[in-house]
Amino acid sequence: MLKKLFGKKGSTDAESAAAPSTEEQAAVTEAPGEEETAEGEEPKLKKGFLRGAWEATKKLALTPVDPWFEAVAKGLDKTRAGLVTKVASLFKMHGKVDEALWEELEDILITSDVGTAATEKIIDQLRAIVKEKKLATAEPLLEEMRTILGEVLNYDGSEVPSEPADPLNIEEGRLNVILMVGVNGTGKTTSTAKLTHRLKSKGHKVILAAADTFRAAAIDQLQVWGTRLGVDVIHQNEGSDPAAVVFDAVNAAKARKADVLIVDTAGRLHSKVNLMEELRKIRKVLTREIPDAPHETLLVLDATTGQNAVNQARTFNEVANLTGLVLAKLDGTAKGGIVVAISQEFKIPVKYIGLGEKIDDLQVFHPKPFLSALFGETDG
Ligand SMILES: Nc1nc2c(ncn2[C@@H]2O[C@H](COP(=O)(O)OP(=O)(O)OP(=O)(O)O)[C@@H](O)[C@H]2O)c(=O)[nH]1
Ligand SMILES: [Mg+2]
Repeated sequence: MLKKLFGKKGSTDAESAAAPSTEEQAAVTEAPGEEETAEGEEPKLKKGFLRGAWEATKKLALTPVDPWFEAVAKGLDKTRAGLVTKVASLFKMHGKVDEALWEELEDILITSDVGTAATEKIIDQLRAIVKEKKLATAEPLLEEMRTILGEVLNYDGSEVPSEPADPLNIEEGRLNVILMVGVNGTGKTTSTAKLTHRLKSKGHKVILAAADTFRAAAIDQLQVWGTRLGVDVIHQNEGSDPAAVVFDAVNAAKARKADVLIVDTAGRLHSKVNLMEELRKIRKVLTREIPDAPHETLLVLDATTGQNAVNQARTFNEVANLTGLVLAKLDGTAKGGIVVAISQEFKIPVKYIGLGEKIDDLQVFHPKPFLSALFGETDG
């Protein structure tokens, strides 16, 4: 059953993380009548059963075990269990469509941090579908919900690249500046290190600025990462002016011909005016040195803090002109619905998701693998 957008078809992406079975492979590779074709090209199969078998399995065969899908699926284990498995069993066990069904669905969505606006939208649209299609049972609604979530997450139906391109405003021939901001403990420094690792492995020369000067430990933490990653960390003593560190870092990055400078800042309460002022000052110094900098301002949010993350995004955006969000610690929560809440609420895209504490546990966010991973195990 190939459904609209990425229904059943999409689920094979996540399923493909578990390698296709031997039979599935065989159905494709041994199909008689198949001629040699270039990758991605349809084989010239005869009509009938074999054609059907090809159609049913080609996705599995063409999508090799993909580390991207695999990592996202693993990081979303808790959310899958807490959100999609619950919704799937509600639709299956409840059977008929009645008010009690909508109430229970609302409970699951709200407790998974999908947020009130997105929850309302999902339920309204499902109600309309039930009416339009005259559905008597709830089971088909899981596929419909997946499609609606895709819309909320701005999925445009386009193909997903097998190698996720970093969604950053990085251009060759200039010093690209990425400013990392957020409240205390959300994962800024760890995400800075993970991002450095990603960019470095793609051939960028990265320099880090330790603009969290509040605590000596924060400077040390970034330096340890710098040593591990083999990148320079520009720092000053504890208590020095973060804007001065940034000024030094820009000059060092230029002199050392780095092409990316990532600025790790101190955690600041979004409600503390003086700290938000300090952020303005950092931005001002950057802009003075490089007129279009910072090229990215990424707000790091802790996915386990639920709706509070939504408030943080709102306040930081007023001060810092956010260009993207990093949703860290998604692996640590069953409430990954926060991605949906944030996408419904803001135009600012979720660019990365943090799926663990290791250096390669930062993944590019894309709605399709995200939903495939989320729905993977309950959809088969
Ligand atoms: N499970 C998990 N833990 C994470 C992730 N990202 C960060 N952490 C952990 O969260 C804790 C805080 O991370 P930091 O990177 O130090 O956070 P920060 O925002 O720089 O903190 P401050 O500088 O104190 O404001 C650390 O123990 C990290 O290992 C993630 O994606 N998943
Ligand atoms: Mg930090």
